[in-house]
Amino acid sequence: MKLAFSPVSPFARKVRIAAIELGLIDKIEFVPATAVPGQPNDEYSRINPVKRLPALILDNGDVILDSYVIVEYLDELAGGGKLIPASGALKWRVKSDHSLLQGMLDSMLLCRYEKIARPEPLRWQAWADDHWNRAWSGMARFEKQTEMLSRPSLDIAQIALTCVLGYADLRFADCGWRKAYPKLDAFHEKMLTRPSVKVSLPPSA
Ligand SMILES: N[C@@H](CCC(=O)N[C@@H](CS)C(=O)NCC(=O)O)C(=O)O
Repeated sequence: MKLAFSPVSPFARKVRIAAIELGLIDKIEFVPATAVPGQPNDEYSRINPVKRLPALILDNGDVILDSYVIVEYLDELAGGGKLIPASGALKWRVKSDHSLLQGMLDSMLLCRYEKIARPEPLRWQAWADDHWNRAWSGMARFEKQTEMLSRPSLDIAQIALTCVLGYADLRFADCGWRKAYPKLDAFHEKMLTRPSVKVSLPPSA
């Protein structure tokens, strides 16, 4: 199978970490692709009409879309219930945490696009500030929610939080999240001891 990805995409990083943790990394060929708002990409549109990365292309040509669904697919290939608990209260906690983190990443991406893709006279600062505040408030939520930070077995929400913090370092290097959120800093340091997390650090901006 092939993963259409960008090396700086936090969503693609989530899939890469999951694939390593699930022992499936050697089964995936990583194919670089680009998706930038405002720029057409007819070739990639044929794979994903909404032009979002990553996409997993199976050997039979089927396309699995959205980083969460890709991780869910890989998790099932690896036997199921590994990074996404199969049932019970923990399943819903992990999925819900992941949804929040996904929203935070979406907001961070929108802030980034506002800066790099929208022509300067059309920029809307209050809108960008609102999106940044959503991501920042999400971090505050996880700083308080220590149960999530110390769950004993690795899950998709912990991987997604690692990708949020890595993306903050990459694109919002001066935001000061380590100082504001010391528990997240400790969590991130602990995650960095995993080879999957270290090897997938984004190339610097
Ligand atoms: N919900 C999607 C979000 C993916 C996403 O937004 N990816 C970004 C790259 S990091 C993208 O493709 N952006 C291009 C665009 O929005 O035009 C997922 O989890 O895979």
